[in-house]
Amino acid sequence: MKKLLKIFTLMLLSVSFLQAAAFEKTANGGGITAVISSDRPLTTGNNSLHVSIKDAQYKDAGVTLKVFMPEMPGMPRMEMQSNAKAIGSGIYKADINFSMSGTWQVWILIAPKSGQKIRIKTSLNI
Ligand SMILES: [Cu+2]
Repeated sequence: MKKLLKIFTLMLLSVSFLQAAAFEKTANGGGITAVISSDRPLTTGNNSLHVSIKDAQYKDAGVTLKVFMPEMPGMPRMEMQSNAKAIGSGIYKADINFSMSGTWQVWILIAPKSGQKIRIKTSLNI
C-alpha cells in the first residue's frame, strides 16, 4: 500500500512537472545530469531557462550558461554568457537571449564549492 502511494505521488509530481515545462532537455557530462527546461517554448529573443542539477554535491554551486553559434557564411560567431541564479533544490535560473534561430551550442559550467569544475555540453534548436 505504501509503495502504491509512493508510485501515485511520483506520477502526480511528474505530470505537474511536465505541464509546467513547455521545453525540457537532459544533458550529461562529468558524471552528472543537468536538465534544462523552460515554462515557455524556446524562441529567439529573451528566454528564461531553468537548469536543474539533482546531484547533492552541486546543489549550491556556481552555474554559468554559455551559448554560442559558430561562424556561419556572412555571419560572425555569436556568443553570450549568463550567470545562473540559485533558486533552491538544485535549480538555477538563467536568462538567455538567442539573437537568431538555428542551432546553439550550450555549455553548462558548474563550479562546486569544493572539488572539480564540470562542463556539460549540449545544444538547443531555436
Ligand atoms: Cu548564426
